[in-house]
Amino acid sequence: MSEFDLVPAPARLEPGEGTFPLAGAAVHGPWAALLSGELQTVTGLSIPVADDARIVLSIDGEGAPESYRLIVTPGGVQVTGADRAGLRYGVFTLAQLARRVDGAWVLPAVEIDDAPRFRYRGFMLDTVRHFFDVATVKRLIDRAARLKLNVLHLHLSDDQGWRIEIASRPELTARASAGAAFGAPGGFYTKADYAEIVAYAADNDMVVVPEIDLPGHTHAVGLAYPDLVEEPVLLDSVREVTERFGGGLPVKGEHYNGIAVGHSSLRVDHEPTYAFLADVLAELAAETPGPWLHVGGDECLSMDGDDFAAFIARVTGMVDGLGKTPVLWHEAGAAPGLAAGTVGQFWGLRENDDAVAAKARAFPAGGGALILSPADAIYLDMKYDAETETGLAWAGYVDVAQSYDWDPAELIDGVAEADVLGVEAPVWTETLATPAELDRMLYPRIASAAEIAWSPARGAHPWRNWDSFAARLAGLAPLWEAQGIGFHRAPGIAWAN
Ligand code: TNX
Repeated sequence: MSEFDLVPAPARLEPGEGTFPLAGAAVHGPWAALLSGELQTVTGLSIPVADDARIVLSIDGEGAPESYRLIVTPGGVQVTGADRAGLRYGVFTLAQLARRVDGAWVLPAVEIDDAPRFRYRGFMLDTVRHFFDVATVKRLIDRAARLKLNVLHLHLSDDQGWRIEIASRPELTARASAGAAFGAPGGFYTKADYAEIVAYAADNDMVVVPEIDLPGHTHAVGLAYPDLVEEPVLLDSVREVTERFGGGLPVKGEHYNGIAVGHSSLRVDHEPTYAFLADVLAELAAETPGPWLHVGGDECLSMDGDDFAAFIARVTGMVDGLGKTPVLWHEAGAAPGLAAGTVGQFWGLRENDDAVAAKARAFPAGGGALILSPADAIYLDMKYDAETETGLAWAGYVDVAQSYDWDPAELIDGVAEADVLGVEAPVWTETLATPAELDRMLYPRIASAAEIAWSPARGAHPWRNWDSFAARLAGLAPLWEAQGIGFHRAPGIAWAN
């Protein structure tokens, strides 16, 4: 346990003298009830909300978005947020600061000035390969917000199922939602469910980015609207994955139970496809308050490059026309004619070659248009090591140290700090069926993504190295236990009790 077990590392921290005792303290100001609850979870103490409190929370409207300043002295505690999100992050930092000294819960005296490095700090949940209910999604939001993440990307459609109600296209949820990978039960979010997730995320200062994966990963659409999809293309890779993992080969019009990719696509030379997309995207855009709408673009292996480019140009134009910023996986960077401002999401490896880098660099001018999700660092569905029971390993094993071992400004040739919108840790769920399995794969590696997204660059901060990170992570174990997170007690980290 280090002296300050804070993750992500705050931008600036100055230790002070002495400690502030939590027993007998009270709290006042916006988010007072939140802080009281957080401290109760960690310490068991009840810290009332009261007017003449020595813990004072406030919002002053000054400084960078999401920033806060926190001062603990033996006589009192002040947290000042630039905005409501900033103050909330300060509250979560306070909860991480609480520690027991000689049997008494205290906050160490300290001064912290903190603000995020990147504005987009996300995680992605694949709700298709396995479906997760609203309660599970909310729990993931709760915990991720406490690591100062502010984006939830929901992968809502894929070959195995369609997960979101679209009123104008009722066949989707009537026919294409029942299945999931390997015969697992499917499901979908009703409009009310989606609204509940979006609102809950907003309460947590988190934005939802919905993804309808196009034009590949669309086998399930064919169960509802057969006219809109091509026959499956049984590439060698599809046969190999099927032999290895089972689930059967894709058959048009039947639920797909396997986990091979690249065999499906929409009929892109067919006007009704665009009428369908206009309906789906318009409803989704109307229900999504955030600025982004993800339209996939990955692994459309059977489609001719010109057809792909024409489709991507058209669909990004549609999203743009709905007043949203399109987001696409990096393959789409190869397509000329992307709508201006389109955001790319890099999912290559840390060692990437120029062909991949060129696609990433192709996302439109103006900078700040790339989300980074290096698969061999923060694809949270990768196994930690050969012993990990769930997960895939196509990007290799990814232990906690490796998840931490990269920097956004050094990842892709020709992509500098200013070209990066932020960082996102996806969890694909081909092999993950339960909340407990998610917990074990997400935690602790999601904390690496959070620190890389929030904290100053490595080299620009004394804590931004593996030894410091591992020590601070280790100290979070009791907090994570108290929060009910079934994290992986990765070897090599001296987890605190
Ligand atoms: C690649 S990442 C995919 C997904 C899989 C994932 C499994 C991306 C854009 N496509 O379809 O679920 O690998 O790790």
